Amino acid sequence: MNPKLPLRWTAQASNRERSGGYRHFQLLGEQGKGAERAARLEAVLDRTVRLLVPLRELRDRSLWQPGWQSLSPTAAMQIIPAIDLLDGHCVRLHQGDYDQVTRFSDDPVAQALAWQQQGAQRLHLVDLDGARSGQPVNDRAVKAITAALSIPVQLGGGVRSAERAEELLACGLDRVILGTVAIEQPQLVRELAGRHPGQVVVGIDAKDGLVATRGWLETSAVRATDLAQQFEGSGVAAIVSTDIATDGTLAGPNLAALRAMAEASSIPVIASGGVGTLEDILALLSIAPLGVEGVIVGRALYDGTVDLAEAIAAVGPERLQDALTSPKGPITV
Ligand code: AMZ
Repeated sequence: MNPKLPLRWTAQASNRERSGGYRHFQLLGEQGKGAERAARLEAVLDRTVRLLVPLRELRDRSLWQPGWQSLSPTAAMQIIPAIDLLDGHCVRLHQGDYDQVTRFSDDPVAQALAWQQQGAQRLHLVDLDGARSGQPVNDRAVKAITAALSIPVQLGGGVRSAERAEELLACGLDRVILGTVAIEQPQLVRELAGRHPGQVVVGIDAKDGLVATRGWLETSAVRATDLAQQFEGSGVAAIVSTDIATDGTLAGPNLAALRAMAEASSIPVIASGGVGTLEDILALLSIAPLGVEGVIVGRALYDGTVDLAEAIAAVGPERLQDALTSPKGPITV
């Protein structure tokens, strides 16, 4: 191997097509002779990407530079669009108030397909009638959406028994979200999570830090963070942490409450409530290292204040984050 050829290379954004963004490569070896000499490179984080790069091209600094900056894990966040169902329609409530309804679409399947087409990796469904009454009300829409989509779908609202949860999972739902039951029968949630690892999510909806239930019509004396702690080690896939005061307001998420929730247990947290702009989503990245792995976005997508594809590009796993400094000095290969 040519001792002068650096062992590590970074492909820059201008070579995105080929490298899939800022990517770090390791030199595997060299091939060819004279003008045909080329380096064999392998992507460090994604070993399926292998390239043969002519040495003359490696000298082009607009595309490649030797060495790389730190390879700290990328802080990324899954953007999960929400469809709240009320009487078969897609709606949003203001602060969960059933008297403050905005109806956005009468075709939930078309809406769900639109989010999927824009790049969503997961869909969040809420049966608002179910959350209020404890009975499944929007199952037709829920089942039609689940059948139509290829991405995983999760549902909360009115899932109050093991039978109901398992019926939904059997219908193809990827995850069920339990709110009221989590506080009233925590043992049931633990049992379900044990039987269906990775498929049971606890929905913790809080008003001033205290857990609310039954469509948020009732508030308990239990602290949201205490409830989260109860499910430590139970196999619960995630906690959806909703701040009722900000939900549907576009006023920005309650970062302090989310931070407290993320620190309360080692269960991954999905932030819900208040996202109004892309900046709000970017702000959440600051607590991603604490275990906030996703964010549910509702009204902002319908209102158009957040563009789903843009948000996914900004904070999703493919986001471009390693800014490169210009290489200094000659590159000799
Ligand atoms: O907006 C509301 N009033 C509301 C809402 N979005 N009430 C409940 N929910 C959601 C919770 C959770 O995902 O965020 O319903 C689920 C909890 O339902 P249940 O039936 O288990 O408490």
